Amino acid sequence: MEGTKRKLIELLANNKSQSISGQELSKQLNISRSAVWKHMNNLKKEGYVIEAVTNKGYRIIKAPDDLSASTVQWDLHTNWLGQHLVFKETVKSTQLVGHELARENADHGTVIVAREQTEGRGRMSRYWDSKDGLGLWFSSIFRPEYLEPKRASQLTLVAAVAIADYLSKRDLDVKIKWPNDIFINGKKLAGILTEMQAEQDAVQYIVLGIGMNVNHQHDDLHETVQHKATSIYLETNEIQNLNQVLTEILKELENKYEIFMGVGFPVIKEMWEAYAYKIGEWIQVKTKDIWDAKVVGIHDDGALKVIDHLGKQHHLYSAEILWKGEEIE
Ligand code: BT5
Repeated sequence: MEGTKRKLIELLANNKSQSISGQELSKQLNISRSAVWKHMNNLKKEGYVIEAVTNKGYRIIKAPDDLSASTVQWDLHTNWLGQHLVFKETVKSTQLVGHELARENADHGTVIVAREQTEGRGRMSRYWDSKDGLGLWFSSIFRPEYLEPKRASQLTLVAAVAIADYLSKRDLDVKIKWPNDIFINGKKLAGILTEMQAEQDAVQYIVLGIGMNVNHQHDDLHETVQHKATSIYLETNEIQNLNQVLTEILKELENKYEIFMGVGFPVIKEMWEAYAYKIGEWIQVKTKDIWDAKVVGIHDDGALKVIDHLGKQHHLYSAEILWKGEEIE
């Protein structure tokens, strides 16, 4: 987004309940009064509802619902996450853009959002269906001050708790299926993909991607996942404002990241276990043989904690789990 427009939205967003005079805006933005007027007119054309009162100035009453750089900025109330926002109409994958920007030294907390991904990806080269304007497809760049590479996967669980907290505040019955699936009523609503670049014994940066189905009707979901996926709309019957959902999730993610870096993983782990899918239930594990195991939680390294019939504890990694009764990919 062009710099003056960004600054203008920032000034108006910081004064949501009051008008700001044209003179003040012109001073702050270092542009003429008529240039301010032109900018305000352009915002109107984009769908902003603006109150202009003689002798008082301008106030935005409502931003458009469409996802865009300025509408996300209008709703954003984080301290650092997403304050540097890169918005794309269409990309192959926001993960790719994230890696590119991180290599070019993008700041900690940079967020890349796309309306549509043409090659959205899941783990292990699986696809992620990312239709135009229906969901949230975004990646965040984190540069932890110090994090051992083996702990990077814990960030997936941090993000899962952030999303789960957001959804449960909206009265949705959310479960986290280890390690990266967000489930509502037994169907996948969102997925998380954590990728990192590490040097020797420290993480250099992490690109954490979140994909969430928001306004999809049943037929909008990819035909291969229609039977096992859902959207917020399908669960609530209400069309959502994507900007608001995104900015709320960014706020939760910023908060959980700070807890993770400040207090450590154990607190996140407890929160995670409260949402765990199939906790206390028997699943199947595939190592050399297939055996039954009961889910009890997660280990400090983020592995799934199960016990076998003899009560012996095991660390499980994703490739070994058969969730029983569910198809295997
Ligand atoms: C994931 O992988 O769940 C991680 C998805 C991460 C997507 C985000 S979007 C922003 C960023 N940019 C990217 O390119 N990716 C990230 P996994 O656990 O491997 O699950 C993939 C499987 O989920 C697929 O094989 C399908 O079965 C299913 N799937 C694909 N699209 C889906 C959708 N929109 N909703 C629900 N399930 C889907």
